[in-house]
Amino acid sequence: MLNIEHLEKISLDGTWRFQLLRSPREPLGRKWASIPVPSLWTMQEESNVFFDKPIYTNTQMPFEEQPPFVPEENPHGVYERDFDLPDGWMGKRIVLHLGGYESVAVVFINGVEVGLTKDSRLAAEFDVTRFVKRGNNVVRIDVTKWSDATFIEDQDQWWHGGITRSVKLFATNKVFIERFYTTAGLEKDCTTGTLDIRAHIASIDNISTHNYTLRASIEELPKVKAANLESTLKTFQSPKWTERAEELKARSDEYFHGKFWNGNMPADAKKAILENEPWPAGKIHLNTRIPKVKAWSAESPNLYTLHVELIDPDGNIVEVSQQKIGFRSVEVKGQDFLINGQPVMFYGVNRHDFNRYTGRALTREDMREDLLELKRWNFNAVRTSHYPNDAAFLDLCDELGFYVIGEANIESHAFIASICDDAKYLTAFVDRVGRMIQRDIHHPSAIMWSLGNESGAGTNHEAAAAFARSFDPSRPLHYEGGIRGNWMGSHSLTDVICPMYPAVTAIKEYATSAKADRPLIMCEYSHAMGNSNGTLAEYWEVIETTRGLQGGFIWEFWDHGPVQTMPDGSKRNAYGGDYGEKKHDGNFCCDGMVFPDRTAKPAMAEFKAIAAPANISAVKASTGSFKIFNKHFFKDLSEYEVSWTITRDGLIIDSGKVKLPKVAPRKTVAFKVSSKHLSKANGPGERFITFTIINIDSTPWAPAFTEVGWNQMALPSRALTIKSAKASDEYTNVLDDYGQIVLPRGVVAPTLTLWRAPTDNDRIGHMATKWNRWGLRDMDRTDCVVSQNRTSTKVTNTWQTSTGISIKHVQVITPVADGFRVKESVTLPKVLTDVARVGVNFELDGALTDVTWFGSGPHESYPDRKIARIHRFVSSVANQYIPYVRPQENGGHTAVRWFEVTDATGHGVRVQMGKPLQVSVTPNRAVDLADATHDVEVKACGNVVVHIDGAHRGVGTSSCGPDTLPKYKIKPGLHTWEWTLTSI
Ligand code: IPT
Repeated sequence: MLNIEHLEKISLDGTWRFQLLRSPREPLGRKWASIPVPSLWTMQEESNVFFDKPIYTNTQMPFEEQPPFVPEENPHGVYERDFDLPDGWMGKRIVLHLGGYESVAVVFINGVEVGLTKDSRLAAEFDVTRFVKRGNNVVRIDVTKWSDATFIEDQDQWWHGGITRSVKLFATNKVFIERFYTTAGLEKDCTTGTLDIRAHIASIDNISTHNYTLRASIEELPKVKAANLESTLKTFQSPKWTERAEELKARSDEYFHGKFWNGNMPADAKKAILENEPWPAGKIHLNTRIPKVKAWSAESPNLYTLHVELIDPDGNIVEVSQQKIGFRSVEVKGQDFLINGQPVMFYGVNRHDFNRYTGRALTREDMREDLLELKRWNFNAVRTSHYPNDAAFLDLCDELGFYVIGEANIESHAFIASICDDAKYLTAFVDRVGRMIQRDIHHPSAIMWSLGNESGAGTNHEAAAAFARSFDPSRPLHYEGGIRGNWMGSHSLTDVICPMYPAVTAIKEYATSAKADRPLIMCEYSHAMGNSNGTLAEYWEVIETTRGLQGGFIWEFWDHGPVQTMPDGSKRNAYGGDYGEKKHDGNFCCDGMVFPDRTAKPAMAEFKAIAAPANISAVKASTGSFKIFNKHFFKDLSEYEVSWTITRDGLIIDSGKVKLPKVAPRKTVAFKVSSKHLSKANGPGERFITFTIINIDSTPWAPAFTEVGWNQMALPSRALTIKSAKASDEYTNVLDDYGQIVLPRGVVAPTLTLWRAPTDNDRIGHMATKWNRWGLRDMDRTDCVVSQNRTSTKVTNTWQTSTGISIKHVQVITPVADGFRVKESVTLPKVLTDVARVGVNFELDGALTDVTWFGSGPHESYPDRKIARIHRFVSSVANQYIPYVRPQENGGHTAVRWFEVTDATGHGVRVQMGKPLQVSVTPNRAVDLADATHDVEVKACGNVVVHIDGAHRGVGTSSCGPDTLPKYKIKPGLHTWEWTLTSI
């Protein structure tokens, strides 16, 4: 659509008079409050005038009524303000633009009703020319929360009320550009651009558009032939009966008799027919080819500026506008989704509009910050789940480089099987899809249109799809509802197979089956609720190696936890139920890759590594022979620099820079590293070579020299040794009278633990239900037999779960210098088919405030989400806590070789593992995490809580999606591990 930013306009944002009524039927009171526009009345925490609060539901409707009926009690906001009409606007066409509102709005000017609008996420524009007067005017907007439209806005998100986007007035000439649709394409050679402009010049007051000219030009390409980008409107006049008319009739007879059945109509025939027939007044179609353009892609978002002018018959420019365009092609060909001819990968995320203070009312800066954050973690694609975002969002995606699935504002989840076939909603479906496309058609970032989310598949979708295909044949369609339950189905509704939450095996099976006929791009996968995103690496291993799989969109970007002020003034991240809602879906809204304050969850690091622009691997590490694969599709790696370090026992012993040759897109090139530390181990300790790929120049999202990717490879090493004990060693007997190990600086002795504070996945996926049934949370040691031989002490423990399941646990303790070694063996009975962990848990003195570990880090990792560098890391124990909105297991590290927990003087304990193990050293007990409902309730227990796990279950994604893979589950039977504790 035409960009209105360049028109004469005034903003109506700011403070409005406001009343919140309990129903549209309630009479207006005499007292007005005030409210900022845009803002949501449900997010005005400071005011007690606004009784209506946020409600969070997922699929269920927040009330019981059936469509299209809504509750009698229906919050109704009346907004009013004055404005002065600028001098000089009289005699012009004046339009009121209402950017977004929830869910239905009625506009009045000077007490007269102008019109009504639904479709909360696309602007409504009202021609108010007839309603305004010179000088002071009053505008009133009534916004009602629930309407028939609510049933197709049943997205999984907070229900709010208010005006979410800007309100403005703009003025145009009485003859004006009413519609303006640009499609910029790219021919096969990838350098010839195509530009197609469809416009409509309209007028009010019955003014003729005759001889008005529309002229377009591209600022950066002044040589593009003006003739092709300019057209003047002529008024049709019926031909008079002349000899020429007879000739014209002959040509049109040829046309009617089917002479041009094959479509090959000669130009003169076409001209003759046009002379005979009326054409739509005001319609303009411009079309041209432009050589040597720089293609747009998310990797290289090259944009051009299209200027548009409307010129009156006297040659005066009466309207100007401009928009950014980018030349690129999108095509689905068999199993390939091609952008500029390349089967690009979608490193995507689903993004809702969210701000923890303002709900869904966002500034351009908010949106820009979201996108910059996504860039920092190597995302290149966004699905605007589940509605069109503010127009500025796509401008930013064009500029920064993101592939966008633009999704229509349709979700009828609670009535998934009925509304899609209910003709009462037919026009709403077509309108919502159609208006989105009309607004966003010029954006190069928009690469697919989505018919909405989770609304079944019905006639209303078919109608919307037909409109979309006819109106914009340049883009494929996306609709998950089309293929739900049958990936062979609904070719009319979707050009891609876009399932939600499929298993890794299923996507591979589809893509490699002979029946696959479309590319598969997961519209949602890897549900990021709490401590989640297990098996992301397995998805990508399959995606990268299977033709026809092109990535997907993680669910989702944000944890939607608005900041809520408690009666005592403290704050918390709220979720469903926290505002007193009776019907709600708990913390299911907190399922993003970033916390409510937009800081990244640990899972982001996993994703960033997967989506890195290049991948380095060893040809033969010990001889310094490596190779690098450029994962880009359009550009080489010249904007990056690669350097390396060699570490021993987590400390750097050598480093250097790689002289990188030119690496063309999708190509692998070998390179060499030279260091005397590569081949033979000089001293004990494990050695690794780690490459880091950094950005040479600064980008809008990161300063120069920011790491964008890394790879690590093991080098030949010699093991660290632990000195054996002398006879005098004080640790020869470490057991107390109860047969429990007495730890130096210990507070709670090591106990067997099979349980963790359930993650959201554990809870919603019902693993936690099993753990409760098995009684794993509370276990008692019911028996303990101690036996001693010359070198070691053996403790045979019997543990009993709270529901009576017995577990045998043997500890063999051997002294070493300054400490002791414990060999653990646990036999899980057959009934325990899926426990959280098999490990020991103990507590140390809280004065040991710091932890150093040699293992994966620095971020939290779990067995099925463990892409992390093996290095030596230092942290405070306090910082090991990860504040998941609903507290749960956190702070784990995979592959820990040793760790030290020390006090301010550097003294404490060191624990060395027999083989790398899952370890956590945190300030919190699992039971306290499990019993808390919000992160702010979690208080450090005062001790240092240590877990050393012989086995730890993967985290999976089963809060919505597949559980972890069998290889990350813990099987019954014997589990053994070993740890050695020394005092330091
Ligand atoms: C699916 C929805 O599309 C999304 O809005 C959100 O609810 C997500 O999953 C889960 O957080 S719905 C699910 C029932 C597949």
